[in-house]
Amino acid sequence: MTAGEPFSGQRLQVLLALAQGAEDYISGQRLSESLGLSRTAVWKHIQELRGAGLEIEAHPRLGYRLVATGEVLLPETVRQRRTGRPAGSRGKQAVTRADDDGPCLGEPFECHPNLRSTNDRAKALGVEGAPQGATVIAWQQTLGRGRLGRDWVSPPGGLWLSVLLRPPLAPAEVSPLTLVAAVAVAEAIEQVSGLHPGIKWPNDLLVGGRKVCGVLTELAAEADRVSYVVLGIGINANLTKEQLPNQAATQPTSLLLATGKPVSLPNLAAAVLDRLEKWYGRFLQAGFAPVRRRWLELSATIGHEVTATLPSGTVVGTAVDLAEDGALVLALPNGERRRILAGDVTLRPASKKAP
Ligand code: BT5
Repeated sequence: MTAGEPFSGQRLQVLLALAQGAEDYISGQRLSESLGLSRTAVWKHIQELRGAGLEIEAHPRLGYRLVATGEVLLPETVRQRRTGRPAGSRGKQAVTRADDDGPCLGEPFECHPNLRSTNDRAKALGVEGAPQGATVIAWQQTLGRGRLGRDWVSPPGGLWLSVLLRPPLAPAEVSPLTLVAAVAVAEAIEQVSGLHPGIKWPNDLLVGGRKVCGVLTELAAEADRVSYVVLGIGINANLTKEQLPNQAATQPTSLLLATGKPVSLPNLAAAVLDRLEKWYGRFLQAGFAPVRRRWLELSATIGHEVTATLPSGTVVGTAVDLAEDGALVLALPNGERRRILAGDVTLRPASKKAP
């Protein structure tokens, strides 16, 4: 398999059969009979799956065994864990929900063993005319991106996911989508791990004050109308300390480090898509107000003294509110209120005040 090529066809069938074996050996004979492939073809696919990073043991008498610490992250395993909608309505063409006309996210669904960046792939799908909801996952990214061209470290074990949206919005109305995603992902992480992440404006989720997730929103637009938006979500799920970037100031963390046990990546991906569908649907239907209320409940920003780094310089103040358009409102020491629409915010240590 070449890097970047999605799992598909016979290779996917072999992988699914192995994954369903629950770490037991499956004989080459059984695989070839159940999938209608020659023994040589099965062997070839196994070799290619190994090349993609999967640990598969081969035993001369017993057959093949997938050694998986968690569960294999694939479109099929994620679809199985989705809730709130009959599986039949997730057909490839389904872009709206049968019951309430809300958006349908997660189809078409690509999973790649190795990509430069899921956002790049989702943008290519956007250019090709893929429908809203198209989703791309990679087991690892070689050129994962943060905002402003910064690096995003994306080794195997994390959830690196991008969703293509086609909101009926003007370009200036898009920035709250980052906050929509942050709310959705905070809920998903809570659902799957039991942790309570806090949102640091605009795009970080923190656990115990350390970054566990980042959101990267990119858009393509004509003069007054969005053509597509790509929401890129990176969650340090099952990353070890050694896999995380080493940063002196605020050392990041992972769900594994925070809880001591691995999360199920298919469960996490399904929860992210479910919650995103819910909150994006609400945003389209009712505007930013309901998202704002939930964001304020989940905020790890309001009430903190922060340093905001803006294109024009640095501002220090207390974060006091989230405006109706998603801007962060700072109270400056001189009593002035300053709205921050874009920029980086650092929480100043040990300065928490009641909201
Ligand atoms: C972000 O940027 O936080 C957005 C990250 C988005 C990543 C997803 S993964 C799926 C999709 N495909 C992509 O290529 N990207 C998206 P920003 O706020 O600019 O934070 C970037 C900074 O976080 C870096 O400069 C590092 O200091 C730090 N960093 C890098 N990798 C990290 C990691 N895995 N965990 C925590 N912090 C990290």
